[in-house]
Amino acid sequence: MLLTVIIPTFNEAPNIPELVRRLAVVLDPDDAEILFVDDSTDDTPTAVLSAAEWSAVPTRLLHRDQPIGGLSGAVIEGLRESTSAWCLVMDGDLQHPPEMIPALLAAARESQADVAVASRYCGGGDNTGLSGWARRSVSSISTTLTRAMFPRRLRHCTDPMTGFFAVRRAAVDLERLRPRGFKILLEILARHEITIVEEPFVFAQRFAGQSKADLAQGMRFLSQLAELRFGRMSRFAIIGAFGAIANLAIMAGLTAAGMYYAAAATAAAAATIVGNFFFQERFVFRELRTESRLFWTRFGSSFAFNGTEALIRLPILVILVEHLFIPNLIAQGATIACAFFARFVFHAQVVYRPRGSGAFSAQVSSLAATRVWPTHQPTARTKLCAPTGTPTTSPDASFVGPTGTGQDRPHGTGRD
Ligand SMILES: Nc1nc2c(ncn2[C@@H]2O[C@H](COP(=O)(O)OP(=O)(O)O)[C@@H](O)[C@H]2O)c(=O)[nH]1
Ligand SMILES: [Mg+2]
Repeated sequence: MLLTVIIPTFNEAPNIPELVRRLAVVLDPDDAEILFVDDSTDDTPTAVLSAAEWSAVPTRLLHRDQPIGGLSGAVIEGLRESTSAWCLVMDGDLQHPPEMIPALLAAARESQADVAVASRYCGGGDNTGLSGWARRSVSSISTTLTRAMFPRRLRHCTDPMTGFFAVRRAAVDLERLRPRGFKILLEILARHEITIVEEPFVFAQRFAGQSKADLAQGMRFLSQLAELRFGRMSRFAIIGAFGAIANLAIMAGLTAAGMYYAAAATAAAAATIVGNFFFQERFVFRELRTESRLFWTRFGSSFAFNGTEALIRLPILVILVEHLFIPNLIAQGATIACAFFARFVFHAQVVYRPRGSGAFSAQVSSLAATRVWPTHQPTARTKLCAPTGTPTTSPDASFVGPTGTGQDRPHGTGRD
């Protein structure tokens, strides 16, 4: 088997027949199978089993009585269960167009990449299927923050939060993955040195049923990020905190020596911006320096950003307090927090951006113009030339259909 389409489901019964029907149009029954990894409490299992009876493509159900790790745990279970060379992960609500699968696999084959990511944020990709501007904004902001936290690993991935991707099974070490929340692709990319290709896609509206994303998922995502990336961001924060203390000390010294307070504040800000830069070079972004731009360019862009940010923070504070009537300490806390994230994103994404990342984006965008998959259009059935996969077993899940066999893989953790 060359391809297993892994579909995690939680109460998606009304979507199953349409999803299997559309998958059967694009998948070759000799090369591909569909595997539902289901944690439902409704009649989704019955819907899958009845679709399996008429589907031309082999369709299996793996129902978990204990939904360990939620959505991510289900995907990992599916990867473990698969004996195929490639696994394609997609949602069960038709927000991910099945018609795009051949293009994703072709992109992986052409570029010899380990992962083919369907992206809402490159080329003609689009996330308008996310309900409401608030969810769209949260998605865009968290994507930007996540990419900033992994500037190297995610430099070729504009949408690490997508749930629609194909991965070469042998390229993933399941033992490294921690099943948490909704973002399994991020977990895979952050913990492996892996090559990526992207295809843009338009994230559709749900076919039926309700989204299962909620605030708790958001909190789980933040803890996933912190765990994956605790090191760099916390170092950045510690240096920023020392910088703030140094700022106050310098200002106190200069005013005690008779300098006008505004001039003292400016001098203190300039001194700490320069000091912070050198500490960040040394302790936060050290290993990124050789791949990024020249020293003086890094210094110039860092100084310009921090200087501008320091200048505009005060007027923003005044607007929040005087015009929006936000209590001054809350307003000050909010501006400091925003400034912190803005500074971190800017340094990771601009100051220490690896050289050549721009060229890749341009290449992806030009591909995008010709291949966007907004609606369902029948395409050629999937044909994929790839090496054979890594079979493994699934100990605590019941399933319908053939099993795989086990193979152990080494441990390890990823570094950006
Ligand atoms: N197996 C399993 N699937 C889940 C779970 N939570 C969500 N899903 C599935 O994951 C996919 C994405 O979830 P969805 O609610 O559409 O999230 P959204 O697209 O971000 O709004 C859907 O196919 C869900 O049925 C879970 O706990 N277990
Ligand atoms: Mg969805």
